[in-house]
Amino acid sequence: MTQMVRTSAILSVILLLSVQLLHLKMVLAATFVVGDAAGWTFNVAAWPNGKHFKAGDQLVFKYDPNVHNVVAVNRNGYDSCAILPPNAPEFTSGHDQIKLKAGPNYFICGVPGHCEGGMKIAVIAK
Ligand SMILES: [Cu+2]
Repeated sequence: MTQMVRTSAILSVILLLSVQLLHLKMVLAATFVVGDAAGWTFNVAAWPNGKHFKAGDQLVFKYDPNVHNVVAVNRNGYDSCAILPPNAPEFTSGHDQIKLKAGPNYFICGVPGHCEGGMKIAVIAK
């Protein structure tokens, strides 16, 4: 009986700690406005430089949806300014919040010529 009480006490502590860790992780997740005050626009490619991103952090893309969009491309798409893979997720709200996955995350503007104008970012999330 004592053993059972002890086991359930230990389980309660483990559960409590897990919940707190989860909470801590949520609190630690950061939100970044891409391009800062200028927003998602031309020549934004250097914006990630010197910043530290974690998996679960949110990027907020602010732009005029009549002019721009955001496409979550792969490495090839980023390098060649093409919608790759062809079914790459596209965002068009003008205020898109996108959660980073671990590893490289690539975004371009899908409007012809804009990615070539530096409207592209590569973000590595730890
Ligand atoms: Cu654009």
